Amino acid sequence: MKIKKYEGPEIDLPRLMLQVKHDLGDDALIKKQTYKKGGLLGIGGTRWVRIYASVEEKPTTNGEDRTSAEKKMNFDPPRRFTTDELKVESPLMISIDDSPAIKTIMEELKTLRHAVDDIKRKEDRKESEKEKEEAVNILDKPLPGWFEYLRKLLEKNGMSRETARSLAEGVIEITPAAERDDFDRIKERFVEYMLSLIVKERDMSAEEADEKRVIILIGPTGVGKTTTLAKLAANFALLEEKSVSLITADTYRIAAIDQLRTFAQIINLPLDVVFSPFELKKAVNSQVDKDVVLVDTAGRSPLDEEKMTELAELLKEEIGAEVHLVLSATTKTVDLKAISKRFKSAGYDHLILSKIDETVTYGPLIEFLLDEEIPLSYLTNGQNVPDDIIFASERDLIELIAKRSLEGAK
Ligand SMILES: Nc1nc2c(ncn2[C@@H]2O[C@H](COP(=O)(O)OP(=O)(O)OP(=O)(O)O)[C@@H](O)[C@H]2O)c(=O)[nH]1
Ligand SMILES: [Mg+2]
Repeated sequence: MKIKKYEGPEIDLPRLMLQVKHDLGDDALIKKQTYKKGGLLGIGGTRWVRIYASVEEKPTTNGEDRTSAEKKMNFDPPRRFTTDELKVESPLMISIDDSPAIKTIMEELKTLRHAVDDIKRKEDRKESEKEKEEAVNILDKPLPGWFEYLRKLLEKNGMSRETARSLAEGVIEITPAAERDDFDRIKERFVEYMLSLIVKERDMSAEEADEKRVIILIGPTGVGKTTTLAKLAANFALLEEKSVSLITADTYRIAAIDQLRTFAQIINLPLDVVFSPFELKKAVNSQVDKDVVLVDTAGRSPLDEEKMTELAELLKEEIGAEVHLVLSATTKTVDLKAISKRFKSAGYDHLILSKIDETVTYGPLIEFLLDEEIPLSYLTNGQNVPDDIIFASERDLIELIAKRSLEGAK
């Protein structure tokens, strides 16, 4: 049997078959194998074909040798195909992007990448939700013993959850182990802690040196500026026996002027009514003989507020006046912060908290004071003139607020 092997690119198969037929005739038996050649990792490349062709050899009759018999059959010895004959597009020349297989794989990779990104995003979301949950859980986690009670008390008194917790945690740190079972001691530690956090070094030089003081009250409408001014005037004049004069820049309502005029007449104090910054400066300067000059302002509209803020700034700069911002203790922490910010440009250097008798929750005040840089000068606690004002050091005023923030809403 005669067997021959042919090999070439699959697209050349017809030509190979012709070759077989030519070489071995129509009776040749054929076995065909296809395989891939070239490409990368099974991608790309060209399909090749290998053909084994066999034919029964006819016996030679005249003893001619095999070669001559072959010659008779016009048999060409197997030969290698020339490079040109086998030339097909080189796998390397196939544009990878154009190949359908590559396209499919790329599409699949893209889908896979999206799926992975999706999973990652979901994992990240889960992670951040977990972190949030943990933060909430931390806020919920009870503190040891009485400190948990302290935290709850502060919250009940209007303090935010975060502040109540962080203050109670601060108290834990300064409370020695031996005192931790005694709630009275813990309350004392809390007050001590508040004093250490809030009290500022107040400039008492003018008060101590008994120098002439010019005090201007500013603040939003209805917080008690005029009433507080009257309380201050009565205390300075009647209790401290100082020479006092009053000036009002609140000319918005006749009633406002009358309010102060009536009071001035009752306790026999001079009152100037001024309509411009110029008049105000003149009036203040004309009171050089007085120990205390008290200036009332109006804050009925944002425009008034702006005008009065400018006035206060002017007096502070030119005369060295003390600017006291009056805020009502009944205001929410967030509003207290917003109002104090609004009045910052007046350069206020003291804070008065009015109407502390009208609130039972002192938590918001503590929260505000923790954030405020300016020291407290007075607290007012009622409508009665002159009694309902608390004259005390800032330390004592803060102590009072801190103690009440543990007593208010039980
Ligand atoms: N409960 C209580 N009421 C107060 C206190 N201080 C003032 N008031 C009352 O608050 C109201 C307004 O007081 P005013 O002194 O007129 O307030 P104001 O800031 O001068 O008001 P405007 O001049 O209109 O901006 C009055 O009814 C006062 O009696 C206080 O400490 N406690
Ligand atoms: Mg007033």
